[in-house]
Amino acid sequence: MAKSNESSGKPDRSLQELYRDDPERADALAWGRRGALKGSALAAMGAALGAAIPFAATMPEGTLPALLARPAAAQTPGAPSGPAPFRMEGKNDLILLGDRPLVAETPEHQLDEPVTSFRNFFIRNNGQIPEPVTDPNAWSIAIDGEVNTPLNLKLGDLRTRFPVVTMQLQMECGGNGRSAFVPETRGNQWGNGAISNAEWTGVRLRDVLNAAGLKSSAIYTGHFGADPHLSGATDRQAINRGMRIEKAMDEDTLIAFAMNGAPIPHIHGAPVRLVTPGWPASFSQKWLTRIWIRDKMHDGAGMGGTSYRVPVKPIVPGSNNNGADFRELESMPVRSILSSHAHGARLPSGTRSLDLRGAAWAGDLTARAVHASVDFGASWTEMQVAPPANRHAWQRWQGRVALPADGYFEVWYRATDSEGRMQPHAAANWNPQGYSANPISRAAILVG
Ligand SMILES: Nc1nc2c(c(=O)[nH]1)N[C@H]1C(S)=C(S)[C@@H](COP(=O)(O)O)O[C@H]1N2
Ligand SMILES: [Mo]
Repeated sequence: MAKSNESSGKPDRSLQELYRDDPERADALAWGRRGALKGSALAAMGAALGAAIPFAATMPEGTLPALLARPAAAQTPGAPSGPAPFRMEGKNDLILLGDRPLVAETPEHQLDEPVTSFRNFFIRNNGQIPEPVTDPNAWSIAIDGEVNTPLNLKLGDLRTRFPVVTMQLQMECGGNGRSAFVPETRGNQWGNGAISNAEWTGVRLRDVLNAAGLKSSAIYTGHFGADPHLSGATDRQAINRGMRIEKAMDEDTLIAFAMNGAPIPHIHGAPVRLVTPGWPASFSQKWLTRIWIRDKMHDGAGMGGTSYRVPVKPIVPGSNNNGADFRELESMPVRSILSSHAHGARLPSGTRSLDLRGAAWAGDLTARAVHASVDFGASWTEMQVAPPANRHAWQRWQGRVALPADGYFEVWYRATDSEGRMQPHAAANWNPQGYSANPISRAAILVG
């Protein structure tokens, strides 16, 4: 590499090319030269980004610019060099993460509605998609096991025997944010888009369990759905998880039959599904057929080992582990999304402020605060966070940040939960199946 223009401010061509081919290495080289980013190295980084970096002085060493770490097209399904699109009638384009089983993520900026519509609702399956039923009223759900009176309830029984409630509830895949883990873990490489906040109508699971009468031995549930196992084997469940009875008795845990005022769409579990807000969405069984009340921790598909479990004490990232010293992932950690601007958005020259919006949530807790930074975390602006529509609904946030000039910026956004825990700077508590990553997110914005 030419030494002569090291401090001239002219982009170092070879470094600029390296930023294109191997951004991690280019970045290490750029920083390695002086311990501070300046001169031609800074110019090379700017050239690779396509804009000057007004806040270069507060850019932390070793943090690859978000636009180089993750191409802008990553949020644009079907774009050249973007992810494969998933198209389904009535839905916006989603990001296809897998087709067997079918898994599709919502681009983060499409989650801009206070109540998530069918159009923008992510999809996660573990098995095959069952055949739609012709007569939803014939559908029945069994409640059995540790109960005094086993029940067999038809859809009509749910509506007539129990109070019907409607509420907004957040439903988030336990693996949401997984792609932030280093090294990469097994599982679908979700960004931040495996979250939804629809309005659900149904009956409280607790009312149904009370009608069946829980025995004192009842400590866990086990959930069954109608979706065939991926292999087609009829003696295996696609997914068969269960929860502690306390969560089943929470007033917000529903057996739902409507989403956003209409029957649940087939792909989201018609005609009835569990909605277990704040906990991994794998507890929200779709195409629900049976709830088995257990006298011990449930042991079906998706339980035990490293499934939906996280280390009690941090383990070496990338190491093998059988999950013996893990705990169940229950309430999800605090997280936020930015929905007003797509990562990589280009704004007109002269733009001197950003009106930011998004959502924040924290499992069974609430989000106490959201802060945003445009100077790589050197200073943070507090956003306004609305209260949740009801317990277990996400919270919308908004606020304005000022920009000093045209150039390359990153919006960093970070929520704090009601117990004071903040999203960490990097995905923490690495685990083999990649649950619970909730680092501060970074969206690149180019002005001019
Ligand atoms: N019957 C059944 N229910 C299921 C699943 C499944 O594969 N089968 N996947 C679970 C997981 S892991 C998630 S994240 C959510 C996704 O719900 P959605 O497809 O409606 O977004 O459904 C949960 N319920
Ligand atoms: Mo999930």
